[in-house]
Amino acid sequence: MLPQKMEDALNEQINREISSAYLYSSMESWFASKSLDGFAKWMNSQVKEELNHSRKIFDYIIQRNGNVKFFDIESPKCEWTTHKEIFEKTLEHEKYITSQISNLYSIAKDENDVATQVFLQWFISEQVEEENSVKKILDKINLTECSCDSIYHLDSNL
Ligand code: OFO
Repeated sequence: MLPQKMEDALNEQINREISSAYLYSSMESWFASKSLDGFAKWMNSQVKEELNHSRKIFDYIIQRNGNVKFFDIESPKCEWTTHKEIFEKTLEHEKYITSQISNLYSIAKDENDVATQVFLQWFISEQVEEENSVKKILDKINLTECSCDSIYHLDSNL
């Protein structure tokens, strides 16, 4: 059985993962509306990953005989001005998610919930990978300083 404090915190994380999918859907739609199909496709794969993350937690709570709860999903920002702004926001958001995963891990330790500590290790590694892949794209954007050529080049690479 999951400790109640752990179950509550994991349920909040399900909401954050679905909110991440919502935010990245907003970004995807901005890119798609500008015919930047490579960026849109990249964002769409993030949307699917976030929904997969939420599902992993959903399944885990059920497996531990817990109760899944659902909360309101906040509207994401929908107005974007540049691809650079979007990737800065994505990196900031992923850092926030990393900090929340660390909080979950601390709760699992405090509650002596070893199974959840093991479960969260996948998410800890995943956050390292996610932050790194976003940072790499942002580095390329910063290097090329938003020239039209570089945007199209990066778009076709994505
Ligand atoms: Fe679920 O990792 Fe991004 O937010």
